[in-house]
Amino acid sequence: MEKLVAKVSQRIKILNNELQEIYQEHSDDIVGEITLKNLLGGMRGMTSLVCNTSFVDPYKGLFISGYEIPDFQDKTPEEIFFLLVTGTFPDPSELDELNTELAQRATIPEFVWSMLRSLPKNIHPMTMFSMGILAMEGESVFKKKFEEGVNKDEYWLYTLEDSLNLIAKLPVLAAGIYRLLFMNGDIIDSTQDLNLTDNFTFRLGFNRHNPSFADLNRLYLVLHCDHEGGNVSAFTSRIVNSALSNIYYATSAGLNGLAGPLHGLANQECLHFITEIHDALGNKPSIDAVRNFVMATLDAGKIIPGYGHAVLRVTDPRFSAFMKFGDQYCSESPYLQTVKKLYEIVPPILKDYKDGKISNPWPNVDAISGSLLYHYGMTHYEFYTVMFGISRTLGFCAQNIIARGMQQPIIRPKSVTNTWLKTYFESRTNEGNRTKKAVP
Ligand code: AMX
Repeated sequence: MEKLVAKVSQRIKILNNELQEIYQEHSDDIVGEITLKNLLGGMRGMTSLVCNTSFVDPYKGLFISGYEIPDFQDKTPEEIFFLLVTGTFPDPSELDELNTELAQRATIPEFVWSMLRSLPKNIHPMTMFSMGILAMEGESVFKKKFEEGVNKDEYWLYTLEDSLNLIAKLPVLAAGIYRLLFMNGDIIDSTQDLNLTDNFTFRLGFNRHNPSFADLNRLYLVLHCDHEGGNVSAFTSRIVNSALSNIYYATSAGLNGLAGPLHGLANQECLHFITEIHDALGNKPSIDAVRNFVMATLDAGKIIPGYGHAVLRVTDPRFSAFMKFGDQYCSESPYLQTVKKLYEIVPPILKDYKDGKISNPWPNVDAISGSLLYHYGMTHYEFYTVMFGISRTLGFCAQNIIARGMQQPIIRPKSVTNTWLKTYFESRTNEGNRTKKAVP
């Protein structure tokens, strides 16, 4: 993997030099302020992390090294990983090298399958996915090299080594979990050197010969790859990695965050929501009936899955990319039709709901992704977050390789108590009063 190592090494040097220059001039300058609202509001809007793999503009969505979704939605997950970690798309020889490396690393140790087979069948596939990754932690090259006392300048190199192993294995692990839970339990093997998407599609074992299903899987693995460093899953993986835990620990931890319904599990929740609509109203519900259903859901104190976002303030461009795919390949799907009806109905309702308190009434990626998979026969919607997770791991790995290269310190923000806050604000008020009195 000479070419990849050279490119990543160069990127780390450039990023390090840039940051050192900025630091020399501005080490004590203020980059933001923290209000009590930020503190109590899930640190929303607080600038607290540097992440060079991707950037989310509230009005334009995801950027990777300056590229917007239309620039990269036709690429493969391998190309996207290369872009995330090096900042450039691979040339043909670099891509060839990466594909060969990944194909050689795609085997899951037998003990992982035995462990997964021993689990109860009502377990969630995300739990199996996270456990499967954690179970392979003993294979970490970084861990071994750290124990041997390797120089910390080389930490990133072994994090890259671990990342390639992990990225290669995840489609195999995920497809195996699908077979164990939802098919007859036989895991499909392959001796062919397949790319990540084809390996995944082949091992799922259904709809294999449908090129648009393979293309949907590719798109799925591309669009979910990264969304800055502060989202629940990426931030968790960054924190865990910052303790010099290896990438298996960091990824498993990040995926446990992705498994929450306010984050990656929202795609499963969306399909569940549409299924509920179809069960109650038939699979061609009228606009008015769907509107009433949405209102009743909100009145029952529930959220509308797939709508809203902590950063975005427009329709998620990833939603639009999936919609384009749906219009091209499965426009008649009743699930996609209901997604469209919801897109018409939900934003105006959410805009006015709770006196306009909802920051973003527009759909995010999860409002549509599952409905397309459902159309192609992946009806076990508990699995959708696992696919999100394969893709998001590309971002975890890229972020953590770079963080190691930049020798990011252990992440440890300060927490305070209610008493601390009371005392702090009281002393500020007293200071203010003293200052006022002092002024003639
Ligand atoms: N339905 C109902 N209420 C919603 C809502 C929705 N889709 N989105 C936001 N709200 C509510 C919040 O619950 C909050 O209510 P509260 O003050 O009573 O607690 C209020 O509106 C203000 O929240 P916000 O500032 O608009 O959003 P946030 O940044 O706190 O949260 C998110 C963002 C995504 C968690 C939220 O919009 C949500 O719960 N959406 C539905 C779940 C979902 O689709 N998650 C996936 C997000 C993308 C991803 O990570 N994969």
